Amino acid sequence: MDNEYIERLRKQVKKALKMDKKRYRHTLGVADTAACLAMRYGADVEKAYIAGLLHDCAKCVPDDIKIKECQEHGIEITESEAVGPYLLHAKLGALYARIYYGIEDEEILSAIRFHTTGRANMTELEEIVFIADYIEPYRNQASDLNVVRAESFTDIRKAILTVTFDTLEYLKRKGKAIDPVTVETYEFYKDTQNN
Ligand code: DGI
Ligand code: FE
Ligand code: FE
Repeated sequence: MDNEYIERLRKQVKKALKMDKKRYRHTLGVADTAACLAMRYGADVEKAYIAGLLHDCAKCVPDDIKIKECQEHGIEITESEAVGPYLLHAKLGALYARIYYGIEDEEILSAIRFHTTGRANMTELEEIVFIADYIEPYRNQASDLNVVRAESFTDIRKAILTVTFDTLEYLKRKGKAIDPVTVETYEFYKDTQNN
C-alpha cells in the first residue's frame, strides 16, 4: 500500500468525523476488516482498505444538508431516504470520496455508494465493504455477530444473506421505511444459496 497517501486519507477522514468519537474508530475497523477479507478472497487489498476508510465519510453531515447536497448534485432521493435521510450518507459518501478525497476508481466509489443497502449481484469489493461494515471488531450490537463473522470468511454470500435477513427483521420490528434496494439485496443472495 502507498503509506503516505493512505495516511493523508486517514487524517482527512478523521477530521471529517471528529464530531462523532466512535465513528473514526469504526472506520478504521472497517478498513482493516475489509483488507482482511480482500486477502481471503483475492481482491485488491489497497482498494478494500481505502473503500473501508471512506465508506462513512459523509456520516457526520447534518440530515438537512445531506438532502440539499444530494439535490444540488442530482443524486436521486428515494422514498425511504426522504423518510430516513441518514441513508443518504452512502450516496453522498461516494460523491465526497470523488470530489474531496480525489478517488476516481469506480469500484471503490460504488463500494461506498452501496455499503448500507447492498444491491443485487454486488461486485466483490462491494460485498467486502458491505460485510466489513457489519462485522468490524468494534461492532457489538447484532445478536449473531460471531456466526456472521465466521461465515464472512468461509462464504461471504451466505453472510450477506444472514445480514440482510437480520436487517430487514430489525427494520420491520422498528417500523422503519425499507428501501427496495435492501429487499433486492436479500432476494438476490437468497437465490444464490438455492442454486
Ligand atoms: O453507517 P453505519 O452505522 O456504520 O452502517 P450502515 O451504513 O450500514 O447503516 C446501518 C443502518 O442502516 C442500520 O440501522 C440499518 C439501516 N438500514 C439498512 N437498510 C435500510 C436501513 N434503514 C432503512 N430505513 N431502510 C433500509 O432499507
Ligand atoms: Fe454507513
Ligand atoms: Fe459504517
